[in-house]
Amino acid sequence: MADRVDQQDQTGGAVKERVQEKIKEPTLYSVVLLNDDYTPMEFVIDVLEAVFQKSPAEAYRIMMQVHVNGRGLAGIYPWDVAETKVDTLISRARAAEHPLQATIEDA
Ligand code: TYC
Repeated sequence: MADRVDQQDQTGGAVKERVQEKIKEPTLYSVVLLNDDYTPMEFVIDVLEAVFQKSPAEAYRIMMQVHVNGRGLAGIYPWDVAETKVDTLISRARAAEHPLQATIEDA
């Protein structure tokens, strides 16, 4: 029993420290929607709900922000998630023949 206590005293602190050092948050990126004169407002709202999981009220707010100010934040994600969401957005827009565009920026 005395041996076990000694071993714990020698290694316990080092093990705990190593576990904490492994925690690393992913770098985050902003997906920003850009305004244009042709994409229907309803299409932008639909995409914000379907691809960015926004509520109808939030999707309307973001769409109007883009419409009035030229750009608006759709969401903040790790790189791979941001890229996939933009790919999906662009695919849907092109399939419907709308010129909707989005950019990925440092958050
Ligand atoms: N400006 C567009 C219109 O008047 C609507 C629109 C909003 C387009 C947001 C793109 O990201 C956008 N139909």
